[in-house]
Amino acid sequence: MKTIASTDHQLHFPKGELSGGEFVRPYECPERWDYIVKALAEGGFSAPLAPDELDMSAVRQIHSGDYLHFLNTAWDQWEAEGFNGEALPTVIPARRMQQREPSHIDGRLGYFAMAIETAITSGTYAAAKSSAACAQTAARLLGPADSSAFALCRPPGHHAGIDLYGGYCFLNNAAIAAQTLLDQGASKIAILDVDFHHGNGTQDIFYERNDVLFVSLHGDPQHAFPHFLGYADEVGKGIGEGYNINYPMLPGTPYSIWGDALTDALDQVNRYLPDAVIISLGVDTFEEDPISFFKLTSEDFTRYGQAISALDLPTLFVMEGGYAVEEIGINTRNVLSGFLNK
Ligand code: Q9C
Ligand code: ZN
Repeated sequence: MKTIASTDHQLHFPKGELSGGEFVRPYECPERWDYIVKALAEGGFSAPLAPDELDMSAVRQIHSGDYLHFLNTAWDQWEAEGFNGEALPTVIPARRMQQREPSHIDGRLGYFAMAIETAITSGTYAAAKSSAACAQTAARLLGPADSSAFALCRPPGHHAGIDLYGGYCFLNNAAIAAQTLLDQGASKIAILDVDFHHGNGTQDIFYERNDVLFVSLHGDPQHAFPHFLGYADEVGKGIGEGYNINYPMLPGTPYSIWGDALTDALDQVNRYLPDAVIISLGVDTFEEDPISFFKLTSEDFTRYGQAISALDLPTLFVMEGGYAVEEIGINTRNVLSGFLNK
């Protein structure tokens, strides 16, 4: 299995994240990437390949033009305003307020934010584009020679919606990969999101479409970020009805319960008869993850990698979250090794 990864991820390295009312060193940090590369090398995986240049046509079908313009200009406008810190929103268009993009950068940040912990810095958009390029290049590899691939994306993507950033995400890498496969001639793609958090962005993007099935296993939004999406009664809309499936689970969920949800989710993917499956791979379901509450062990990651291989479909793994940094490499590798039965 080939890995696609870009050292340009380093262009996004904010100093602070707003957490528990304090600025802390971001959980989503550059070393996450290093630990994964190291564990893959130690496990005998081939060295990562650099992505091709990002083709923006797939990106423009996933994200709105005003949102992409915002990402492209936010940092420069923030700097021009003379602010000293990293760009964070402070005001949000809440209920009964105007949903209209203002000119001032404070208003623009809030208009496009779905959460306010995530800073934008000078290199953020370049890093986000390199991350999306990894997912797109890996998607294009899938074919007779490569039945699976791993896109080592950083920053992650699944919280980024049509015109929303936050939860450490800016461009929705898995969605861009799905659109790339559809543009290449696939007719149906399934996205299975096993990150601890609900993939609100991916759900948003495909909610009214039936050419992408979105299935997500995650912490119940009553108890877990992103709190405002991810309930089981969110089933899709219009022609998309029936093509969105959520499995919210409670604090303390162990593999004995999570694995049952996975079995059901894999049945749903099978029934859809997709041309390929994209796994939004977050390993923040790990028992020692500092910001999550599932109880999967390192061995459980191997078990579920094996279960995914039984789909017998072209499979693209796209990296999402995972914040137990020292174990992120082992846990990620275990999923891929389990999948490859090695
Ligand atoms: N106290 C991903 O895993 N903050 N994003 C949670 C918990 C945001 C996670 C706060 C978590 C975002 C890609
Ligand atoms: Zn997550």
